[in-house]
Amino acid sequence: MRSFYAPAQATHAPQRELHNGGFTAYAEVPARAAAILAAIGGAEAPRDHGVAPIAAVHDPAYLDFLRDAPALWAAAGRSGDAIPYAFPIVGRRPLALSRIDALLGAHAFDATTPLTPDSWTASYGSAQSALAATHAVLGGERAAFALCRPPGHHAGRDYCGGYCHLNTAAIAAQAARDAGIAKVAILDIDYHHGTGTQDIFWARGDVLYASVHADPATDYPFYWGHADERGEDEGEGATLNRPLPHGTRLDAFRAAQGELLEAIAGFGAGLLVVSFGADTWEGDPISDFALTTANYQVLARDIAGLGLPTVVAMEGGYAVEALGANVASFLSGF
Ligand code: SP5
Ligand code: ZN
Repeated sequence: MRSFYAPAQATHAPQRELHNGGFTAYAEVPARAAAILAAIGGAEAPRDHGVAPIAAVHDPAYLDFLRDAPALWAAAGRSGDAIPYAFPIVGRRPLALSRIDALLGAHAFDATTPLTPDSWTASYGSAQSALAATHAVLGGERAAFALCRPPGHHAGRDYCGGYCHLNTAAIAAQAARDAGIAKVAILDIDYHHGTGTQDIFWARGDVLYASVHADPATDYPFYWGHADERGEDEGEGATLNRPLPHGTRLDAFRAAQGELLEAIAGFGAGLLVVSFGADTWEGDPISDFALTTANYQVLARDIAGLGLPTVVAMEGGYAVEALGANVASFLSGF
């Protein structure tokens, strides 16, 4: 399978993240990409499709923020990575904010996504990998793999979170729409619900968002991904959520994914984007499902059974020692 990865994606390397009452080592490390590259035998550097297909999904002011925030942080006399601490829960509306802390909080939903001077370049490369895989599939490849790192599915139109800055799956789906594919489906099988992807397509009927994930009643991101979230307006019924309990193994995961595959088949999509996270693996350090390495091939075969041109975009997966084998197992199912 053709795979895409830009070397600049390795440069984003925050020191630490804030969650569960303290700072811990940042889980979304560059070594994740190295492990995947070693297991799949390398990847092609993506062609540069420019910023336009990114701006088709994200607010241009947010893209400026991603580029400029680290310099503003340094100019305010701060050291280390830029991290927010105050969030506009009362209502997000256009405000002329100048202090870096206000900008950070207005463009993030958590404190686990620090920005470094390299974050923009790395995430830009990640988005280009998603675009290259999409164009490979539009050009006739049965399936292609975008080694997206930083990952994407938590990033919304104008906010970051969950280690994500640019929503690579959404950028891929929108690029396919703009290339003339009338309906696109996104299947998200990362351990966490894809907050940003759901938000971006919430009121749209042309892109179906379907996700299997840990129940947000017990797991991050808490406020998104409950079973009663089904989209709005044109998008009503085009968001599907299947939360599952801790300890979930192949049978229950496969059954939930199977329901979503049936819905995708009925939707009439011309192209499928899979947000693939290997943080559903039994040994993942921040997650609580129990899939095995061999299980990923089974899940991928079921997905391939749809017969749709498929872009696989990498999301989470934090057990670096098993990540390469898990991704290789998944891709072998195609
Ligand atoms: C792309 C992606 O997978 N993002 C996930 C971001 C999760 N960040 C919050 C982590 C909270 C970890 N809780 C640890 C519980 C250990 N049992
Ligand atoms: Zn995840």
